Amino acid sequence: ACCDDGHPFTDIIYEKAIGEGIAKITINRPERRNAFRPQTLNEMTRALNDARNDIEIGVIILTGKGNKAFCSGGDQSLRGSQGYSDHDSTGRLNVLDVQVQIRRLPKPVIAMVAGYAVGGGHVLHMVCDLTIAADNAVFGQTGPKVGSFDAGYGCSTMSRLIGTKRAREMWFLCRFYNAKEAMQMGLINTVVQLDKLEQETVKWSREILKNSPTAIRICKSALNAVDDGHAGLQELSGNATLLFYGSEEADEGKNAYLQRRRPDFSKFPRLP
Ligand code: 1HA
Repeated sequence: ACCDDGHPFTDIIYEKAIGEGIAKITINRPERRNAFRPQTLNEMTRALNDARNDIEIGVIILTGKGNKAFCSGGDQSLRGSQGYSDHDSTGRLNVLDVQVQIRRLPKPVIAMVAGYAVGGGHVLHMVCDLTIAADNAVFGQTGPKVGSFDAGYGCSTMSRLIGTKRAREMWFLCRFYNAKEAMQMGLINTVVQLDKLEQETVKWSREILKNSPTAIRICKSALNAVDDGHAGLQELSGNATLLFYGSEEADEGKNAYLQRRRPDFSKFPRLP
């Protein structure tokens, strides 16, 4: 178990498997079916940042404590007219920031789902790169039933995943779907027995970790780029810059600047 260098975590458990390349973030509010409050999301942001910055980490697993729920969305008892509030009275919808953070994190994030992934918790699994579900998993949106909606990634990623007719069904009817149904719909990657969930998720993680980190990083940003518009292109292009910085051609420009001379790019080919 570990912490980043800030305050200790209360709403999540953050662990890193030393030498494995895997970080795990567990939402730790099982008495509320792992509903999140602003504090939970602030801690998730810190843990995700830590995992991003740790060059030993190549895969992040996101899960919920216990077998009853992955996450049941926003804590409805803390919902006010400006969003969700806990320590101060200012409401916020900071799950939206966490969704963006997961999308932009240049390492795969895997949702490991046992029990309910509903409401804002369902959107969280959808924005993860992969979802491994236990056979007791239940998926659904509840927003229109409880006076809410996620018209951002909650709608757009869903329609990409399962198609626009099915997405309308999930949002308009607010039905719950079991793991087998979710699998058939294309919402998730695989279903395993509950007692094999962690083992299977680690197996998938290890397979990813055998592959080229740069290739995975660029595939992730490319898979998101169209849907994320300019922000998606910016991220994808950042990878081009990152690779270019490793080249002799880019070095010539930097060195010429530092040596106060004209750069000489003549030896670099203008490839077809
Ligand atoms: O839509 C958004 C957003 C949109 C845009 C921007 C930001 C957003 C942020 C959040 C959200 C949302 O997440 S809206 C959707 C909120 N979530 C829900 O509507 C799900 C509510 N929970 C349930 O439907 C059920 O609890 C359950 C299907 C997940 C589990 O049912 P189960 O197993 O029968 O347990 P249950 O007895 O209902 O719950 C156990 C305890 O957990 C209860 O407390 P207790 O009576 O023991 O004191 C229950 O109240 C609590 N709990 C469960 N989910 C939540 C919750 N308390 C607060 N908030 C919850 N979400």
